[in-house]
Amino acid sequence: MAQSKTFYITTPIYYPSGKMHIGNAYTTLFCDVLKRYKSAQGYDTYYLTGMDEHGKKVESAALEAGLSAQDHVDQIAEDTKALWSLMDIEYDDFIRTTEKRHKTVVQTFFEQLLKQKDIYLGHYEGHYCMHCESFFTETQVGEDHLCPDCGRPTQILQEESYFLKLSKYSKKLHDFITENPDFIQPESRRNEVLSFIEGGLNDLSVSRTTFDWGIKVVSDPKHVVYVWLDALTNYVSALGVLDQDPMLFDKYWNGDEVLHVVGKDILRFHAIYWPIMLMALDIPITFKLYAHGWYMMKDGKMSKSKGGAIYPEPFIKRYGLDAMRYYMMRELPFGGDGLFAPDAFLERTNFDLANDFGNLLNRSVAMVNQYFAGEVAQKNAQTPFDTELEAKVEQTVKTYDHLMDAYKPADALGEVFSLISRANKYIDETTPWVLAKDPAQKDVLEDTLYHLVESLRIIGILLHPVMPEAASQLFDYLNVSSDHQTFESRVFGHHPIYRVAKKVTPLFPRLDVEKELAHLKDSSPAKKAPKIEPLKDEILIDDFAKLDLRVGVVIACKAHENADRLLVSTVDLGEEKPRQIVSGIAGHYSPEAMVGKKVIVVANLKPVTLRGELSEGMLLAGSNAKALEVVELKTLNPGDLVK
Ligand code: ME8
Repeated sequence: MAQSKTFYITTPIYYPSGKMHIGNAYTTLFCDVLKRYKSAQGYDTYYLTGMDEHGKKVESAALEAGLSAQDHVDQIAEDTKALWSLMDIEYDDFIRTTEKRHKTVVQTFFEQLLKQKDIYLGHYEGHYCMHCESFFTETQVGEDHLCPDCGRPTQILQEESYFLKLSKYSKKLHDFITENPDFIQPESRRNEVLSFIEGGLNDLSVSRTTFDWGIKVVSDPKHVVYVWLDALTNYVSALGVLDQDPMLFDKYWNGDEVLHVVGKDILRFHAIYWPIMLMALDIPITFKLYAHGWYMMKDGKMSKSKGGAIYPEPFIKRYGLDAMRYYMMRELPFGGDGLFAPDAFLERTNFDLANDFGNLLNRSVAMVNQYFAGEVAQKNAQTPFDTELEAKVEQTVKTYDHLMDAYKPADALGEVFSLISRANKYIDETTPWVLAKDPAQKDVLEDTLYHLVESLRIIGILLHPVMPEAASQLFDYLNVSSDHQTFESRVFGHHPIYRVAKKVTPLFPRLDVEKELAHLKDSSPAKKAPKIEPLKDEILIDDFAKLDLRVGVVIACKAHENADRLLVSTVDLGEEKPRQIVSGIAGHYSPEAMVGKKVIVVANLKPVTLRGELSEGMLLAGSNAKALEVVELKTLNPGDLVK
């Protein structure tokens, strides 16, 4: 048997800086749809997704959540996997950059690049955006010194840093992009990248010394590897690149088709830094890059860390997975932006899914039951309407394949729904209820109904990658065996006889748009605020008694040198020596304001080191989304117990 062609597809690995929203879910779903399509086409497919768990942003998010960085990323990785499972995403591997299999590769690559002098040690002073973890030039930040990517204020930062020699590979990369016109898609993005390279590439700072949460440079461990160099490596570390794993790396990376799907926000990293890393490491650039646009909300951009976003779960739970998968895939045009609007979602579900698609199935099955006791076969009674419908089916399959092969599922879906409309129109044209009155038209009527169910079978196969559940229900209702659900069987007449179900339960019930909009508004997080945190599990008095709470007086306090949010207090607990306690309160108190406060300290907490400073306890504070207040006492003395 001939070997199948291979298809390796990847999503960006997401930051665990918050819960995954519609935007992240879009990329993940897009890859799932393409993987399912390619698998049906006979490709041997491999789908990689995962989490980008290092970097300052993640460290800060963990601090805010009051967790260690590892606990924080573990939690978000679990939540993310649960969402992908709810969305029926068929990924093959989920890589996390905190895994050993990944770290080893990053460290090995870094040392190799150092050894061959593609990475060198230097100094960097520049405008640094904490959020994007990138340095920018004077011209890029403009007069106001704002980050050109996210618009936040930048700050001047100087540090010793390793640099990757982008400049050395600039011409080679430019040539590569020019010689491979389909390397970056869509074309407008490719042009963007080419002009960026033509503007001149500065060497890239690829290490940091200002925080710890990253992969250490083996030969100089005060540096951690820049998060993008770390993250990009995932696409090959997951395949076992160091061992040239024949079942993964060799098979898929060096296979027939490799596609990195990314949002337009991270184009430059994938179109410039990643290919240059590969060139320097002498690993072939086998991938193509597709940069899609963004889902916007009516009130602007979505943000994971700031929480202004739409999340998929409520839609899936209330309206079903396939309605959600359909809307998400349909609404974002190739390469462009789109609007994720709840009213448009409800309307599309009603018009496209309940009316057009659902009704076509209901009406067709009902007529096969009504006029032929549930059984129809292909007859030799072809009318011009039949010929036209067959031609439409044939042309739809062809165009659909062409569009899916060009990574355009939104347009491919458009074609399928144009066929669905055509099939609905065919019912009006052929008027089966009139044919049924004339016994001489029995074969014409049977052939008409056959044409409907046979078209539906092919529609089911075409919709399967996007709406697997609905397609499989459709096959059940039409009683189509799995060998007639294949890619090759999308030929009119392939399934000669149908014995359909007696009754169809509508695949997509019609929704009352006004009512549903009110429901969505009521359940939106904005409406629920101010939110009361759910109570934690009940405990016994003995559990509480394990806490040793004592009164302490802050006798000195300073800002933490390596962390904006932390203050380092010296607290007298009436013991021989005062203790040092690090707290995430710098956004709310100046060091001076802390001195003299009588606070409550958790005195038997295991000491930890936070960004290089020892912390021997914790101060109690109350907080909500906006404010934080340290709990204070008035007259008690250091060392007094709090019970
Ligand atoms: O950038 N519409 O992770 P990230 C559509 N860790 N897609 C969107 C979107 C929107 N509104 N918002 C986000 C990172 N996305 C890095 C990647 S890869 C080596 C490292 C999608 O969590 C889109 O795919 O910020 C975008 O590229 C990705 O989420 C960014 O995810």
